[in-house]
Amino acid sequence: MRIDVITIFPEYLAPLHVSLVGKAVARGVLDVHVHDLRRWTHDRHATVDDTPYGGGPGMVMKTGPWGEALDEVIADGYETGARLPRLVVPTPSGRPFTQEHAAELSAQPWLIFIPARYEGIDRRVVDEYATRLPVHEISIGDYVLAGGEAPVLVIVEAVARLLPGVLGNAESHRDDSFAPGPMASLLEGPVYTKPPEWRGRTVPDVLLSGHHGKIARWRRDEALRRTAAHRPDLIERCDPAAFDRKDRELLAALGWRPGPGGHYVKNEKGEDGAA
Ligand code: 6GU
Repeated sequence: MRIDVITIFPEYLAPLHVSLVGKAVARGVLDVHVHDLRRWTHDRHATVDDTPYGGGPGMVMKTGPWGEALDEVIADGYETGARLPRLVVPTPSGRPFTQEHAAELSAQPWLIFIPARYEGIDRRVVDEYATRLPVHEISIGDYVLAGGEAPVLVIVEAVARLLPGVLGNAESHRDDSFAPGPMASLLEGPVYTKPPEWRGRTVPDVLLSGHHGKIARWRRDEALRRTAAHRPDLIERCDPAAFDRKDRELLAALGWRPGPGGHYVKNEKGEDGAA
């Protein structure tokens, strides 16, 4: 997969050469190109922003440098044999980034990221390229960052670990929180490793029992408890048919019951099922 990032802070993307993503680059699974947007300015001050039409606070990134940068990067990619790129625009007003989104992007041959600073990029840039390329406007959560560079790091890491040969063990994504499949939309429970006792704290006996059926059940219970506590919205969204009898018993003990539409809802009274 080829990845281009056009930014006024190329040094912010240095982590793309570290750890899992860095190894994917080193192994040639990922071909990363980081570009300084100011290369495509022509004035002495290398200006990339200007005051907003209609007034308001802050500055808006100008069309000119983005247009020249994108034209050149797209032409270069095509010359080197890459196929139709997707344009990824990190913005707090984008669609919320999900694991599904990461999987969709990981199937693409080429992604071009255009992280903005200031109040964002003149809208005409995205409108123009949207006539030629699929565009993904993506938000990484309900909070505001100073720029899109950190979101690029987040999105690239989520995508890169799904590429074939990047994680050592293909099984590693099977139990991911948010992985598609029967465990869909449950958070992962706690994990333990050696030593068996640390500061008087022991590992749950069941994990040392060697009883695979009991271990799987314990993990499922922990996943349900954690999801109910941290992400009740995920429990509400679960297809109730995905819950087995043990799941239903645990959910009932945690104060959940099937609602009018069949999906689980938390009991009004009592946090622990004592309605
Ligand atoms: Cl993608 N960009 C910025 N600036 N802030 C954000 C974001 C993106 N996602 C959440 N907050």
